[in-house]
Amino acid sequence: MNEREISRRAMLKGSAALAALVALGFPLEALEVEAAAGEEIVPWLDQPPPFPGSPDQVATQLVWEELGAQLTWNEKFFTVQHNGHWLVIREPDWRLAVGGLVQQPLVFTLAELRARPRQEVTFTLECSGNHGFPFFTGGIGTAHWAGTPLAPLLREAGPLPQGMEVVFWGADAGPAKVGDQTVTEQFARSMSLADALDPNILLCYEMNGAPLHPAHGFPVRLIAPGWYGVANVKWLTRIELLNTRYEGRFMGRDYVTQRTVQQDGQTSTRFTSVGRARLKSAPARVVRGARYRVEGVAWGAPIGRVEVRIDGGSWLPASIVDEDQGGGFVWRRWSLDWGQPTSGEHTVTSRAFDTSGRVQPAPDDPVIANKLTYWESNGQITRRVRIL
Ligand SMILES: Nc1nc2c(c(=O)[nH]1)N[C@H]1C(S)=C(S)[C@@H](COP(=O)(O)O)O[C@H]1N2
Ligand SMILES: [Mo]
Repeated sequence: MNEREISRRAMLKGSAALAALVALGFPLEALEVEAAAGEEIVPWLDQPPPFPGSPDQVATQLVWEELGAQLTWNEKFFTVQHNGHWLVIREPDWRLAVGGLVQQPLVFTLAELRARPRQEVTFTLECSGNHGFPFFTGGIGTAHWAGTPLAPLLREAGPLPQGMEVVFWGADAGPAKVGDQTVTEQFARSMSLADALDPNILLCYEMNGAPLHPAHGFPVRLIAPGWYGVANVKWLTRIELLNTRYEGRFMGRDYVTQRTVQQDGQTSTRFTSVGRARLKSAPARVVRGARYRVEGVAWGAPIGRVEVRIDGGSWLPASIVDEDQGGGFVWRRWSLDWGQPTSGEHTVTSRAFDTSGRVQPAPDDPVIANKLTYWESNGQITRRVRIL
């Protein structure tokens, strides 16, 4: 391995290695991952620090400089499992039950679900904690998901008139604090029946053409396009209709966003459960060819346009690379011609606009500035880069 190769490999391993290399005066220009012939990727200076938590809980994160195609490789797709290591479920041991306030409780094997009508969707799944911490900036990926739609199956079960809330139970459980007590709580998320009947929601058994890996929820997970990651329950075993809101850990105690709000001249605190995705964009990488360009992605809503700002200057229009697939479920790559930047350090900031003209919030926008928790960090992102 030559020096350039060593530095490239070390950089991909994280910031401790990177910081050491910078201190040694290594050139940072050579990151040749997935670049086209004659092009090189210039890594960001602000690499995330190593993930301090358990690698069982967050096993993989997206490396932004590796963003090439619109779809993320399954092996590179981030994983989050709050109850420790992912579950390994054997197909013969698994059933999906639909019960609670329904006329006709149902039970399915994987083969029975696969025999039902097939539906596919491309969807960018983002953890709502992504960019909430310096060490968690790769909690996002895009896949082509396949399964059977949920709504017809719910209709077959026949929700009773009182059945207003649909709870999706995962097979995983772990310790949860309730007041002074620690209880064992099974992973669950819920939606109103109206939301659960969205025709885009899938009981998903395939990711980018392969059966789900255990880390991503084998045999079946929920795929709820347009919702944050936490709504996409893995290792799904039971769907239950209730006559009341469900207030489990991941609805009512965790994945809760806290904001200060001004109301009638009073300052108060508002708590909201994390739900639908929010408008967001990020610079992904700087590419050096004959000229330099900045590449990135925008997601979380139907995207109207994207703008990029260098060194806090004026906003420049980026061109959107990927076609609009409708629905706003998939990130769209964008690109900005940066010409021949001067050597030295620069900052790169992006902001997305949705099709109705709303803009991704700036850091001083009250929706970000008055947010006290790390969830739903969809503010504008600035990266730092050194041009040689
Ligand atoms: N059963 C179960 N489902 C789960 C989780 C979990 O811990 N248990 N984590 C959720 C969270 S917080 C996220 S961000 C996504 C991550 O999906 P992935 O691991 O396939 O990327 O799964 C969601 N589904
Ligand atoms: Mo998450």
